[in-house]
Amino acid sequence: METSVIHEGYDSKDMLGSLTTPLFQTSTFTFESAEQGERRFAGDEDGYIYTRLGNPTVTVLEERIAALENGERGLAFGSGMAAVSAILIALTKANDHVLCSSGLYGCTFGLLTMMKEKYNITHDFSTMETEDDVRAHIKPETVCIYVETPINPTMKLIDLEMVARVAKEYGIPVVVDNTFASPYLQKPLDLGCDVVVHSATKYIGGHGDVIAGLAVGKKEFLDEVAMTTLKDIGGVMAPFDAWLLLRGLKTLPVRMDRHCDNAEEIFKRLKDHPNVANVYYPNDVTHSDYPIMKKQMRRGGGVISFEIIGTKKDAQGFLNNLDFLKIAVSLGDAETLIEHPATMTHAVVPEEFQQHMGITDQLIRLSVGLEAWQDIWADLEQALDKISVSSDAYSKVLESR
Ligand code: LCS
Repeated sequence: METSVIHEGYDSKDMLGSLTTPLFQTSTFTFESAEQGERRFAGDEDGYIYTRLGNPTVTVLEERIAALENGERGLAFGSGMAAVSAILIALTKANDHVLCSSGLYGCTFGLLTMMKEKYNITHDFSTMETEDDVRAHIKPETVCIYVETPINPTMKLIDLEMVARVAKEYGIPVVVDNTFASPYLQKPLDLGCDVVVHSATKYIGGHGDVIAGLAVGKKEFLDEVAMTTLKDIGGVMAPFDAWLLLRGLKTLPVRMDRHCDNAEEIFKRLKDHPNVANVYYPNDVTHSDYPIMKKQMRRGGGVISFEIIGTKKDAQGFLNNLDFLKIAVSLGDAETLIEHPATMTHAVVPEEFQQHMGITDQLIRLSVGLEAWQDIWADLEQALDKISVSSDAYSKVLESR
């Protein structure tokens, strides 16, 4: 993997010896003759036509991500949501049904709500804790199982091998949003799932300077997506963004290991802080999902969620008291980013669903960056220490334990 992130899909011999992938910053490609243009459009001759249909810089990234996820074909999109919507729209038609993990990124939830309102494509949520949980929600009209793991923002895990096994019995494809793990920590296609999607904005880019999406799966299906919901809806990736992602990807394994090292240190300390009620992190031996993390993830990743003891106002006060850590949505960047899911990333999710997904007013999501963990902890600790918790709030937490 450490070699593939640097070399896969590119040979400098083909590009005048250029060590890094050249940036083909062009919207269109010229034909040598009218007949050649006809042959290219007819698919009788390989070659580029127009960047919405393909671009050499973007192609290198697509080949690289396909190799990293052990898939047949990769496709690049203008954002993670462009990837998610292109895949979901390609798999569904009016009156179909999608079965989802019991937590989803806010905009994915928003997309499914819109698909229901406009096309009666319905969806249900399942914890997918057991085979029976999955089976109980499969309907004759179910055409797709859509899973996030780890789930944004609660960090709950889903056993992908189990879900894929049940889905196969019914002939239903499983789509996995692998954004939180990245291909370095988890490879859903190896576990029997059918399609992987990414917000490449996060760990794949890794530097907070690109909005982008990727999808990987079987060639036949992604060829169809390339010619329909990618090409015709048009959410394509810009060549410069592909170039930035190729640059970011080269350090994915190194960065991920450091994100994990730092997160493990912060996790231990958050658990012991008196003003923290619960901490959610996949690499937690006491968590019921720990066996799933051991089964399918290399390490626990860089995101931790935790509930402070107090109210929404206390949670916001805690964020405001941070010194150098940045209050921002997104994750997977060099900078540590911290946010309040209930009022930010998951604000579009109605309150009753937020409760159902485990998103409380006290929940904070922390994307642990690449700074020295001692500095990250020092800032978190001083802001946590400032939360003045009433004895009433403490006793409520103790009761709920
Ligand atoms: N899937 C997951 C799991 C995500 O977390 C996000 C974005 C997307 C898809 C969409 O990707 P985008 O279009 O933004 O590239 N998640 C965000 C978050 O948690 N904070 O800000 C954006």
